[in-house]
Amino acid sequence: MLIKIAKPSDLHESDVTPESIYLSRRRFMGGMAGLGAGLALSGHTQAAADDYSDVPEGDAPDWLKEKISDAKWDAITPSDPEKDKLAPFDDASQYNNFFEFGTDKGDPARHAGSLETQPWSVVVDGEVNNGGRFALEDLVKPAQFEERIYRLRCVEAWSMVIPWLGIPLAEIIKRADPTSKAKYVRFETLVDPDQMRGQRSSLSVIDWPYVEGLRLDEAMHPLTIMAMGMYGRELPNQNGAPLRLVVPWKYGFKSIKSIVRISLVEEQPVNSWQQIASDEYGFFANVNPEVDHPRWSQATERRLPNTLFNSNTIDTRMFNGYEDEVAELYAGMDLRKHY
Ligand SMILES: Nc1nc2c(c(=O)[nH]1)N[C@H]1C(S)=C(S)[C@@H](COP(=O)(O)O)O[C@H]1N2
Ligand SMILES: [Mo]
Repeated sequence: MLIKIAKPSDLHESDVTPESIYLSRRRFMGGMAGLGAGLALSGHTQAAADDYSDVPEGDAPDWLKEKISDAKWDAITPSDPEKDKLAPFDDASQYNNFFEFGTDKGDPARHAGSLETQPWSVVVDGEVNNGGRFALEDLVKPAQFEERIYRLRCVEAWSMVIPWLGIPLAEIIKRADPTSKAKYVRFETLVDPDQMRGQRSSLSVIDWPYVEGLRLDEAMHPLTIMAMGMYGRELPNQNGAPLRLVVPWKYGFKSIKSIVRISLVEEQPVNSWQQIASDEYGFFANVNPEVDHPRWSQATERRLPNTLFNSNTIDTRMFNGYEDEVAELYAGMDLRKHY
């Protein structure tokens, strides 16, 4: 049976997002450019909140608002904030991949708004001594939120810089108390065709739920976070509310959204894109300018926001610029084979 499937690469942003959307935006984050490097910012809760004053207020439950207001701001920031300017909130929240809500970049913003994200619970199971179903707030409350300003590099060769709010995934895994058999972490997104119109489509390429996975040491790495917010507020639904993974040195498809299940497992999980086209999308999916996608180069990327007049193409960096932090995880591995 030959089925024509849409792959991320078949989507052309020019088809789905009016370029004008990038033209007339005020650069509200302009004043943020110097934030991070060289500034003594610890404990500047109020200052950071002020920098997001143009970001539309969300509708977070009280516990989440509280966690956010107690966050450690700028816990990790780009070393060169001039090069890695924050994407405007409108770009980060209107140019999305979230196939549960459609395949156009604008679909998630159009259709995810009504997703019911509170209350939300997450099942932690598999090779753990302390599993169960946890209310989201119980799962994340014990840890302090941190702001992590990360580059997000999609396998489709575009990228953005996004200020996330979340906690290290390691905190959740440690509390689950993995058994000695646990070697990988497997994640699942919600399945709810009533709320997720992309899951009702008979043309859907993904065998729901959307699944992702990490090796245990990748999951425990301090850069790996579970995000519940961005731009000083809770996550918009289209960005994966109420809980999504962020793994900054890997292609964006690893950063699975709206998670309902976290399983510690013995075998390497088959992630959704690998299942769809294993010759094009692997399990590791580390950003690597030297290993091209079979159908396009990964050597450069289009940094959003770009304009009609400036594609803003920049060189892609090994491990998305996090090489110093993560290269040792892959020592001795052939990254051409383990793409
Ligand atoms: N459940 C789910 N998670 C997902 C996706 C998806 O389609 N479904 N798309 C992935 C891809 S390809 C990317 S690039 C990022 C985009 O995250 P953003 O929209 O917050 O920028 O989400 C990832 N997480
Ligand atoms: Mo992506």
